[in-house]
Amino acid sequence: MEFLDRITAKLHKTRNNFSEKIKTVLNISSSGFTDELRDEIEEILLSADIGPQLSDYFLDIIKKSEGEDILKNLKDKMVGILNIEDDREYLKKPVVILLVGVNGTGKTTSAAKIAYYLKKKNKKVLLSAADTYRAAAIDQLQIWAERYSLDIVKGEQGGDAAAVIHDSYVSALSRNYDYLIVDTAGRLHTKKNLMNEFIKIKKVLKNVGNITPDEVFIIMDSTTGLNGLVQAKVFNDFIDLTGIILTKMDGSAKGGCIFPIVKEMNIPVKYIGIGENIEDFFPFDPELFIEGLFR
Ligand SMILES: Nc1nc2c(ncn2[C@@H]2O[C@H](COP(=O)(O)OP(=O)(O)OP(=O)(O)O)[C@@H](O)[C@H]2O)c(=O)[nH]1
Ligand SMILES: [Mg+2]
Repeated sequence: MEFLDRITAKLHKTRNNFSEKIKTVLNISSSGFTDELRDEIEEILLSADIGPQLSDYFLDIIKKSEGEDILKNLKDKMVGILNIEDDREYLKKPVVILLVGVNGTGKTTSAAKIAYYLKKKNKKVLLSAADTYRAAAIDQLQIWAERYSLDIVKGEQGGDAAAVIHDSYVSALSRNYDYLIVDTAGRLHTKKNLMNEFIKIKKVLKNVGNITPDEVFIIMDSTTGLNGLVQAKVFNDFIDLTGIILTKMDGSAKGGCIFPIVKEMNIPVKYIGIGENIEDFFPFDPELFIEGLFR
């Protein structure tokens, strides 16, 4: 139950701002689903960045649950939204996982965290430091790699990211790695020239091994709230996203943004980051997540 305990401890901001408040208003409401109660709950939902559509949906659930276990119904529906079927199979090695996202969302940290997580599962993991834009980006991943004895292929700052990915793929293939985890540069979704780099990366992977990335995870900073949805949509236009890594849930009061993002994008949350340390990272489990949130 490590995940549940840790998530319970770390989700306090979203819990204080959201689930605790909902529980409180539902508990003290003895006069049924009044307009006043509706407004109160709506405000809580919106302030946690659940978005207008899903707020209406959840309000409807609460309204229709009168006499039943309201909280249980609500939690079940929340789990239902987050439970995206994920039957992806990895057909060949190395499994290529690309980490993408806007600046500062936690890509590099998450690259190290995933590599460490998989390594602990006895997988052979290679990191690809393909953020050639930002000064010190390569060093940043290198430091993680040294600290936790993770293997890494590095490029040169100012060099071609696609070339680094090419070299690291060749290296991973020839040395029989199970996973290749690629850290990419942060980029604003509005900067077209940077977004176009993904097209080159796809081309390189196609040429070198006739492959498409097995996974493309968008790293979303949960403190960003609903703006994350806008980012995800644009990224998805340039490179097909297969999953979400939700970071900084420990510092976010807007964790509700997870619901509209998953619903709209129809891709699962694969991992969740709840701190700056390498072990503050878990595969995402919708049921346990909701249980932890409402504990
Ligand atoms: N509290 C908390 N901090 C995190 C989490 N994940 C990453 N961070 C912090 O967020 C900051 C940015 O993390 P990076 O991994 O450098 O983010 P990035 O997306 O690689 O940034 P760029 O490469 O500049 O785009 C660092 O200070 C991390 O320690 C998390 O889950 N919780
Ligand atoms: Mg980075």
